[in-house]
Amino acid sequence: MFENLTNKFEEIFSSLKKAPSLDEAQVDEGLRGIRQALLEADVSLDVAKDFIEKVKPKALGQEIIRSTSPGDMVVKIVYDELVDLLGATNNDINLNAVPPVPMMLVGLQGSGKTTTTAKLAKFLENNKKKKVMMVSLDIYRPAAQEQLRSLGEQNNILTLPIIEGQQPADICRRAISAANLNGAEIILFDTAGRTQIDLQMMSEIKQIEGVINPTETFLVADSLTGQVAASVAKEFKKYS
Ligand SMILES: Nc1nc2c(ncn2[C@@H]2O[C@H](COP(=O)(O)OP(=O)(O)OP(=O)(O)O)[C@@H](O)[C@H]2O)c(=O)[nH]1
Ligand SMILES: [Mg+2]
Repeated sequence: MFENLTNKFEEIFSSLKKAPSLDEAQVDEGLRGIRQALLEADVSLDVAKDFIEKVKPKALGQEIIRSTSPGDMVVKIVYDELVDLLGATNNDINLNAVPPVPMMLVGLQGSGKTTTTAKLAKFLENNKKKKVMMVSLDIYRPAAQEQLRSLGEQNNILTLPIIEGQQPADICRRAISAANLNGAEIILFDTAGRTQIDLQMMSEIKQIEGVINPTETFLVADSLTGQVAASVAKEFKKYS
């Protein structure tokens, strides 16, 4: 998908750059191509439209069109806006809280939460030099807690011992005191998968948040999700 987008952009940019002078119609045509390429790359219609609306007045500015290298200037404007759209700053994981720093992973069923919990734990241990404890709050799917325990064992990451039948809010409280006792600096809470319309489970997220007050809540989404990820994120945000 990205390769396709890159190729399309390169095509548009090279024809803009080649032109010794540009008129409004040429810039317009270039922007239409960019909009089309964004849509084909599964960028949502609203985002693509907004993007073009931001770029257009800048690219059509008289000082651009009359300049000696108008194509290069248009390319720079598009580039700057793309950087802005994708997030100009890189936010690091927020570890800014009194340890044990609580973080939570949420997402739809089977999106990869449990696997990502272990990957994230490994990352935090290796790169941030923090002692991590992983905690499964998935009391619904059989063997879900065992799945996390086994990942912990394989990768040498601490997990909270499982107590059958304990409810998520109680597991959270037990996790915090266990982390205080065993010196874990970060607790990663792996939550149960949801189908999004399951109001009862969504309100459970709210309850868990109330108990642990996470510094970060990570939404885990399958890379094939596409633009639906945005509405999934909004849905989760609504309940947290
Ligand atoms: N190819 C691939 N498979 C993955 C990745 N992450 C997870 N999986 C697989 O996807 C399946 C679901 O992963 P889990 O981590 O159990 O997903 P989950 O969101 O915890 O699932 P539930 O708790 O049942 O909602 C498993 O078979 C994983 O091995 C990944 O990055 N790439
Ligand atoms: Mg899971």
